[in-house]
Amino acid sequence: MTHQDEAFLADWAVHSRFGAVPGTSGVDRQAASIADGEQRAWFARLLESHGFTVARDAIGNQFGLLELVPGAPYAVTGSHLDSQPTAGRFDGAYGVLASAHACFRVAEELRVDPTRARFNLAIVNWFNEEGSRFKPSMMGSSVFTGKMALADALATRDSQGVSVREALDALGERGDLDGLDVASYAEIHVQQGRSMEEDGVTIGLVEATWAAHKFDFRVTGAQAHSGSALMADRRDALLGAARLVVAARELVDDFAEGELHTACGELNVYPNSPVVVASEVQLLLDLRSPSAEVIARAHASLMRTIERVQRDDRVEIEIVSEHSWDQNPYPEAGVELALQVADDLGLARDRVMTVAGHDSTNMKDRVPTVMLFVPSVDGISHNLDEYTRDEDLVAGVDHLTGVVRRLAAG
Ligand code: HGY
Ligand code: MN
Ligand code: MN
Ligand code: MN
Repeated sequence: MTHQDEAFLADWAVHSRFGAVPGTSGVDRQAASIADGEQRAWFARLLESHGFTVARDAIGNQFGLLELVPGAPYAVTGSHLDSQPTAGRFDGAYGVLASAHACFRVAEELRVDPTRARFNLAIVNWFNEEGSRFKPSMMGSSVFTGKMALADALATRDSQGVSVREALDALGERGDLDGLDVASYAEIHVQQGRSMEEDGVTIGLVEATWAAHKFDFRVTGAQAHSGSALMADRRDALLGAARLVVAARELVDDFAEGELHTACGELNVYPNSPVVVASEVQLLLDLRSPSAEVIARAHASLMRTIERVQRDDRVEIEIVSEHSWDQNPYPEAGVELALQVADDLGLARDRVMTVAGHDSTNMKDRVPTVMLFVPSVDGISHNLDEYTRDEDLVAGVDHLTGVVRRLAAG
């Protein structure tokens, strides 16, 4: 364990306390929450203590910038500090802390020998990758890459009616950085699956992403007394929503193992009273597949189910919004570069696909991108018990340092 590794683990231990859920090893530090504001302030001080200038853009993406070559583009590395409501402390945050330490190490080398610097260095904490409080996910990097309009993102409201603009302004986290000239992007993240742990792989070389299709449904019926209203008269929105939830799970069985993952993670019932037949339900459904064709077939099957439920339960089902990304590769040049760094370091590595979306899902469509994984114990994620061993965290920082060195320096 080098002093650099110890320095990383020390910062990692401090950061893990932000938004900590008492009695667990997990966190709740959702986008633009108080805990998010606290961790952002700490992170800004950490960046400044290593000579990086802190800036934020109009959607609250937080950057640490180090100019080494005036006027040159930036080699960017980062991930997201925001979390799911009750989640692990590793998802996103590990990548941000690893990026900071990888850049601190490369910056030290380039300050000693500035002639080696080809690009400037940037560390990024993307705003609202998780899309739990404010939908959709990957919001900050979607705005940065032009996939989502800034005005739409700022106008998005949470379940209490608070907008992204209001929440960011309450923290003073909207800034005036007007874009960044990006030469490359590198991200490291916990795998959130268990194949790397099972196969003894330390560094995952992400070569492609699964496709994802997320629906925000509104099911509308009619409020009624749950006792006295005749069954034949009822238009039960929660019953209609429940049939959709079950149908989405049964869809999986129409495909081969590992071809389709579905879940409904959020259900908001109105008026949500035990003696009232629900008149309105918001239902958020998530489909994932390694095949675009499977997603298309699942989408069509769901539309048929909607027709049937509307007819049988006499409810209306409308798609309020959809958010999706295609199954497609990550740049092969990035995989090759990461593979060479892993071999130079003697780290067990393998090519993997990512099932989860990341900010690199957006960035890979705009700039040369490298996406890396470290193992997750038992593949647990979006769960308070999410865990990655220190030796894997440290190996990941060492590897990312090698990647940043190759991307930023000659
Ligand atoms: O949807 C996703 O996979 C990401 O974690 N937000
Ligand atoms: Mn993540
Ligand atoms: Mn996540
Ligand atoms: Mn994610």
